[in-house]
Amino acid sequence: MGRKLLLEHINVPGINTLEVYRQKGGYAAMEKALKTLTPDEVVEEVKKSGLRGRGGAGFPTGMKWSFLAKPEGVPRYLVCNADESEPGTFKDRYLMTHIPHLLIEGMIIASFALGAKTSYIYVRGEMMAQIRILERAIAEAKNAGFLGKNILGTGYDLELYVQPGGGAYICGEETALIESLEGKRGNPRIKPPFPAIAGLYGCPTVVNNVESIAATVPIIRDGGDEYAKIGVGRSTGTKLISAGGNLVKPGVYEIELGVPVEEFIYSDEYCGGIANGKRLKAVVAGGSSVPILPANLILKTIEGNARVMSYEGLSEGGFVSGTMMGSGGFIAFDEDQCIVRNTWNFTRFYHHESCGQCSPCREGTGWMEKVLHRLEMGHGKMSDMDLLVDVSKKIEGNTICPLGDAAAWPVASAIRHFRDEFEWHVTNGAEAVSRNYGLAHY
Ligand code: L3W
Ligand code: SF4
Repeated sequence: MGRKLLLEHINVPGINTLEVYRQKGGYAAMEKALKTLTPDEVVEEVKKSGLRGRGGAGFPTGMKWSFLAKPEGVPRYLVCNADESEPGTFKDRYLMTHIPHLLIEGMIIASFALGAKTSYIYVRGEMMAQIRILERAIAEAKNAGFLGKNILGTGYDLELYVQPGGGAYICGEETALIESLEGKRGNPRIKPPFPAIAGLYGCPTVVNNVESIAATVPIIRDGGDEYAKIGVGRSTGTKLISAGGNLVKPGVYEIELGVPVEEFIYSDEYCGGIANGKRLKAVVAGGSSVPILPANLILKTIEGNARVMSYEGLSEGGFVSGTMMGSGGFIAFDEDQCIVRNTWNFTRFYHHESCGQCSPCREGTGWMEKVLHRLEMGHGKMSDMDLLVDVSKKIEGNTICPLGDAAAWPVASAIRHFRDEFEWHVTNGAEAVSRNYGLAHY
């Protein structure tokens, strides 16, 4: 049974309340940080833990914190990115719903470490229930003296606000989020400067994912070295995985990084295998923004070692590099799923969500969607696959923010691994439409 650092008490009745959260040891890590450590010592513990950003990029959290500029007399901000919108990703919503004080405790620890006196939790606008839950929990924490002026008599002041998001996927990109928080349209900014230098209102700002901030609680409680003992290689600690698609037991799981992918999919501790006795066809292991991998590749062993759930292990080559675990949105496709249809569906999403600032993304996602749609509807041409790869290459690496890459990778990888299925759609157009739209027996 893997260790649980974030979800250990998730099933305790009333854990969403301050009273029960405290009975289970809640706010002890915050007290330890504020009363016994300096801000720099908190940053040092997070660095030692090896924690990497849980929102998708896997950037080392302690390093990001240490990049924060500290000009005299200029405010610094911590912003929690709770704009969870990545297809297949629902772990932050789960955490905020069931154990909101874990996030608030983490916000206090991280704000203290960064010297922020005003911090924000930017929550996806559609998540009205979670916004209310967080506001209630913040009021409880404030009543207990954990927020506001002179917290626990330490002289540290912090105000924490919840900001409903602007209602677009792109508002989850950190600079678009900052624009939106400033009251503007959520358009990504060109980086550099990174937010650590010029972020909210032009001031030094750290933007961290919900899970990254929550993870600072066990890190401070147990120490960074203890946290770093869990995991594999540079992927330390535990990770929340949103498991969806054709699984027997979809849901949110906390895994120790390094669990074999096969164990995660098939063991009863986690997903319990593929639903309805079907075979696994493919997996998208990090939300929709990463390549789609066929079952034989995701379950493959390399030199006798199983592929594992980690930042490195889920890259296409496996064991090499890349952060293809993304936000931990693990979508399993069974043998009946149509890759062409799913690729079109993903692309339709990116086209709709493109903010339109860069031509390759704005136009390219639209072209890819049109070509995929005609393939899906049985009107494709044999040259369409090369056309799609060509357009995806024109987008990749040529845009302001990662949405362009995120749109390009699923298309290029689907054609790389499932070209025969695309070709089948060209040669069997009418049957492809029948299969996908239930007009005949599949
Ligand atoms: C200071 C430097 N700071 C980098 C900071 C930077 C940011 C972090 C990572 O994209 C990914 C994307 C999606 N000085 C710095 C520096 N930083 N160099 O480090 O930066 P970066 O550019 O590698 O990534 P990003 O722009 O944060 C995020 C992928 O996540 N994704 C999306 C998930 C969406 C959700 C959601 O809806 N909640 O999780 C999934 O795979 O494609 O690659 O903070 O400032 N020199
Ligand atoms: Fe907007 Fe797309 Fe450019 Fe990102 S890549 S800034 S979403 S047009």
